[in-house]
Amino acid sequence: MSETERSTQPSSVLDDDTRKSVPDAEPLAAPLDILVVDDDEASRAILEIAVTSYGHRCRTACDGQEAWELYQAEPAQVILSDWNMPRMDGAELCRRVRGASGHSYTYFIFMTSFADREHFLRGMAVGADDYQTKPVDLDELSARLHSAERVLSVYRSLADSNRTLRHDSERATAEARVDPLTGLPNRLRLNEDLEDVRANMQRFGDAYCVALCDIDNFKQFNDRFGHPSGDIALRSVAETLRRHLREVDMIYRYGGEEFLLVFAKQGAESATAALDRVRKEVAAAEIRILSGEVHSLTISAGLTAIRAPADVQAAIERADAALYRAKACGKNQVVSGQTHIRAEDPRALADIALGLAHVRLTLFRRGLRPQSLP
Ligand code: GH3
Ligand code: MG
Ligand code: MG
Repeated sequence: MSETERSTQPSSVLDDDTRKSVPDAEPLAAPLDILVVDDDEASRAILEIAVTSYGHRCRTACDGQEAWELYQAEPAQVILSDWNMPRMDGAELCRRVRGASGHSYTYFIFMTSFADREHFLRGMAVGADDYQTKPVDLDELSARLHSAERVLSVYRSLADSNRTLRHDSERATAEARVDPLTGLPNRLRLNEDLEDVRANMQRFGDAYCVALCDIDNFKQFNDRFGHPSGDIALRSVAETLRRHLREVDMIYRYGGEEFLLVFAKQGAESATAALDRVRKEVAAAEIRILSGEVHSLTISAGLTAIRAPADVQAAIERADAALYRAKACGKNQVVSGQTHIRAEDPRALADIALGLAHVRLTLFRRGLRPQSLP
């Protein structure tokens, strides 16, 4: 007997008796979207009547190819599929459904007259969840759909918790890269962005400059007005810097009262001019502290061009040396430094001397004797 012949038994007639033969189903947790696939019209109709009488939604297809097209347009939660069909058989349909990604799990049940062990094993091997032989026992079908509901609800809650976990982890990843006080990206983010700077220099030959800015006499400001007002001032300076830089430029909180700036597609000369304009904006900005009084602060900055993709770290060190020169030369100024710190380089030695002088002065102001410094 062919699969089609057997499939129509015993419910080959779609009359009232067929409808009555659909057993009373247990209450539904949630209706399922079911796709019934069978090349035999009567089998299709019987299954459609059965599943809709259980409260599920049902679409039908007359072979694997049509089912696959319907599935791609809108995936089903459960597929009840015949095996032997023209154009595409049930095994190939099952394989394709398992290979499809990007949507929730589909529970696949073979409904076939192949009752032999080999077909059962092959069906499970291509990815079926269940296997029912024809003629279809409607009590069994109802029980299997309940099992499908349970499995799908477990998949659903797993997908929900995965979504929540992914969302939490994306939020934590973003938060770990932002400085909570100023809202600026922090050093962790800087290290990642510097990789992009290197890549852009290598790939497109883009010019970049890097600058280190440090608030002048900030300890004094804290000591005079208190740490909370110091925080207000830090936020205010960060905001002024951010507001007066171009969109393509980047600014990071580098340390306590230090900011690192990256100027994109700009040479040292124009970046220095831009940074000096920003310095003036900072000096002019009014900072309202907790007491309601208005004060202002200045910054000193050192800037240098990044010469090659591999030069990024060395460029930050050169910017730091230039910042020292800006401090030593009276603060509230921008120094552009292209010098390499090498012992034999007289300009570098001058940088070091100026830097040490600045350190000595700072220590002296704090009442410390810099005995161990040269
Ligand atoms: P200079 O002009 O040489 O840079 O002097 P300075 O006083 O700014 O530098 P110093 O390194 O002596 O002091 C930096 C101060 O910045 C000390 C520290 O308490 C303060 N600071 C660092 N981070 C924060 C912060 O998040 N909030 C506040 N309120 N102060 C901070
Ligand atoms: Mg400072
Ligand atoms: Mg500092």
